[in-house]
Amino acid sequence: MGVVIIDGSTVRAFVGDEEQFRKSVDERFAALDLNRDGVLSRCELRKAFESMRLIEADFGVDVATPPQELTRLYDSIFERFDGDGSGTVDLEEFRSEMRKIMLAIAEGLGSCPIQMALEDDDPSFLKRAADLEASKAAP
Ligand SMILES: [Ca+2]
Repeated sequence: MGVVIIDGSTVRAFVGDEEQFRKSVDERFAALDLNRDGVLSRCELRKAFESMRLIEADFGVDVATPPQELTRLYDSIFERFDGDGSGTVDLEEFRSEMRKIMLAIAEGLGSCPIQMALEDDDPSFLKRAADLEASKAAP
């Protein structure tokens, strides 16, 4: 486990790296589409957010949030993703909303770096953002 320092520019650079970002998002989408029908259901998306640990960063939820409230929150997230109200989230919707969310996180972080303790194999996008920055900083 290591501690990484992340600020808004780290996240923005990750989102701005079209190839890296799309690859990460597409991989994540494929991993989340448990029944391989090409779209994410409400339940699949909820699992996504539980595993990505984005909730804490983007929505300011703490661990003590009661279950009903979490369900409401996940419903509202689902509605954000499901732009056309079809009841499922397709890859295009997922890409565009992930971009917005990551940029919102970047905005929230601003130029104030935060420290995050992450496992080396942490699947979160924030970890990938930090890795990308580290790889660019390397000589
Ligand atoms: Ca699915």
